[in-house]
Amino acid sequence: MQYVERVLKELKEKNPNEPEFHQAATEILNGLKPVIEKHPEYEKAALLERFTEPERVILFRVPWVDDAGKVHVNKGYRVQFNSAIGPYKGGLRFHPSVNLSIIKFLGLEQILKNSLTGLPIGGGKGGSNFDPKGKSDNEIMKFCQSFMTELYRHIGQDTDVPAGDIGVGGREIGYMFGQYKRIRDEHVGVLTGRGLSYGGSLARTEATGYGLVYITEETLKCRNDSFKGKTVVVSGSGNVAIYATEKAQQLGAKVVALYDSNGYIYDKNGIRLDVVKQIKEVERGRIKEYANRVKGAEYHEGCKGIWTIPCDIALPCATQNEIDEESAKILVKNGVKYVGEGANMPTTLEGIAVFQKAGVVFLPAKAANAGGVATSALEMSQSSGRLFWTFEEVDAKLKNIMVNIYHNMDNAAKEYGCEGDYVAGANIAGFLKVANAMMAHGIV
Ligand code: NDP
Ligand code: 2IT
Repeated sequence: MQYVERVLKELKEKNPNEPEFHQAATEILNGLKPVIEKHPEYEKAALLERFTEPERVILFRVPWVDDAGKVHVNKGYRVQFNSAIGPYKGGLRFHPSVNLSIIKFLGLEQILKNSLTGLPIGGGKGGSNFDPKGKSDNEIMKFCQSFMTELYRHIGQDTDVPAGDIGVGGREIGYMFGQYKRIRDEHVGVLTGRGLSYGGSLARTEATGYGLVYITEETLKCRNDSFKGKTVVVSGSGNVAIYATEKAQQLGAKVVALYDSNGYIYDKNGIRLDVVKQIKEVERGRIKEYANRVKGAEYHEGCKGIWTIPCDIALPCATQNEIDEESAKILVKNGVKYVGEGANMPTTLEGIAVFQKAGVVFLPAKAANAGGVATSALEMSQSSGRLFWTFEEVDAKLKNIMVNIYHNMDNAAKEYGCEGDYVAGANIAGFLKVANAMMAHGIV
């Protein structure tokens, strides 16, 4: 049996009941086949077996007391996946669906994404099955403090630097940082996405969404095309979705739809982002409210229908597996030309196959949403150097990183005989640096 097939089979046997982890590993290892063929020394060093086994998995109890005095217990996770090229780096997700399979898929993806940024950051991910919806600020604070009371002993500015992800934004990072500082008595860059008054970086809030649009813009530019006049569907209405919408609109696109986990809005006149920001960032409300406030806008219950809206460019920015085979087929039938993944693994393996077969230009998550973590690494640089760069400086660096990622994955795909296949190209370009470092470190 070929090396890749054997490793995947063993991975599934050794890690049963982890479908998201299996899915991410399958996408990655299949994309790496051309590299593995060129490097027989990798098999001798069991490189793929080591690459797919986290260096460390931390599971912990997170007890907290709600406003009514009731005691709750959540699960806490931190997967320190790979530190070959730098300290573990990756977000924390607070969502009721969180389990080990989801954190491991995110951690595995993060290794290659972080490598693609060109910056010295390893891969990690963590979170909790805590549901922030409907909780008071006080309950969020109590939870974050309890979470950090265990996590602090495992992280550090040169060891592991968590950040935000679904359900974790500026408010949560603030509470966690406050608790870390109190326990450790160190004001250091141990978390990124911090507020601007305590060590955060300008443009980190915008970075993932902006970065997604920058890499898509470069993709369009290389095909003598642009965002101008394009119809765009963005899914989600959180951090990534909002700033992807903002930048796409700035570049002349018309974004016509967004959703949250209850349903989607369609505004044929183009989404009014000031209204969305007010509902989502200020009021922490539901997207349904948009249709009450903007004339001509429609609200539809359920998420899947969003992919039936005709568009030139689809930017899934909510969560994993939001575009399945059926939705991909509808998008293709309606003429989609470009898909850029703002969320992590938003397209199923079958969905990706539909896009690639139809000639849709498909930008995989680990390349397309790398702007967030890249800017986190810029925040780490500023923290270490006690510096504070302007918005323009950070934004220019971010744009440059996204343009480089596009060309690196494009070149890797060409060099390894799969031109235009950016799934393979991104996996290859990200993997080579990590593999090189792991080989240099010996069997560790
Ligand atoms: P937020 O929590 O800010 O927003 C998440 C959005 O997605 C919300 O609108 C939420 O709706 C929706 N959503 C979440 N889960 C589901 C679900 N199961 N079904 C339908 N909708 C859902 O998170 P982010 O914007 O930060 O993250 C979005 C995606 O981008 C994730 O995949 C994340 O891993 C990825 N990402 C984030 C980065 C960052 O810097 N923040 C960097 C790179 C990737 P609701 O409010 O109803 O739950
Ligand atoms: O998936 C991701 O890249 C993130 N959630 C951001 C991680 C980070 O460390 O900024």
